Amino acid sequence: MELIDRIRESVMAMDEDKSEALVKEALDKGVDAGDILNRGIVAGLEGVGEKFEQGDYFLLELQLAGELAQKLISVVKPHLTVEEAAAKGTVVMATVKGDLHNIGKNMVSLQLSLAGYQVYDMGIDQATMDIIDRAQQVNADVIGLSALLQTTIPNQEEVIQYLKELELRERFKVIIGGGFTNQLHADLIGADGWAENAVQAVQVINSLLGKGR
Ligand code: B12
Repeated sequence: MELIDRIRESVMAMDEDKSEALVKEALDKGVDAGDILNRGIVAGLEGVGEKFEQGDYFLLELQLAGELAQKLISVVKPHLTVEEAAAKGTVVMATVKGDLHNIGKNMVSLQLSLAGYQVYDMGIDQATMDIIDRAQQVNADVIGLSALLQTTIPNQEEVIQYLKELELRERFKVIIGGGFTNQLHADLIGADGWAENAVQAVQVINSLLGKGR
């Protein structure tokens, strides 16, 4: 079995020692760090999500897999390529109110930093007005909103609604993402962009800000 598939399986099995050893082996062998991240670690997490859905795994497993993934991401992080560039723009990232999922958001923040953006990552469970306040304080170009739950996705729209009410909508580009979101939904709620993953998030923000690449 390919090394990356073994990483994915060891994450699904939540085997901390094995997955860490495999990630290090892959890095030593020159396997692309982005591939290890997306096709190994993240794919493993998705597998855990599927098992949860099927009733084979429970909340404890979600928690353990989440912690393991974050540990593995920190091992891969120094190997990701950094783009040498003057700050391309400022992005405030947050997981919306009521939502505690941060792995995907962290990946987007990381990828944006690597691409030369100044990123203010507010963390999880962020109230709408706190996000807007922070964006104003740091003079952000873009607000990035992550939501993973059907119940919290409406809070992405809430940020857009509040921006409109405060007559700030034109001031910021708003980009959304997270598991069950999609381009159609982004269009419906009036977001400026949506991305399926962290790499695409950089591309979408580049094009929203006219930064090319
Ligand atoms: C790990 C995990 C947890 C961990 C989170 C730990 C952490 N530190 O984040 C914990 C244990 C806390 C957790 C809790 C819960 N979870 Co949970 N969790 C997951 C799991 C397995 C993985 C999530 C993840 O990290 N995925 C990997 C990342 C990389 O993917 P991602 O977040 O989608 O991000 C990528 C893109 O979406 C995009 N992106 C993400 N954010 C953004 C933002 C922007 C601006 C852009 C452009 C792009 C972007 O880029 C990212 C990188 O590629 C998923 C299963 C799944 N398939 O996702 C369930 C899942 C999301 N959880 C689920 C549920 C139900 C829950 C709970 C309600 C369970 C419970 N009964 O309590 C609670 C809710 C807690 C809360 N209030 O938030 C469901 C949601 C179902 C639904 N329809 O709403 C899922 C889908 C599992 C399932 N299949 O049923 N969970």
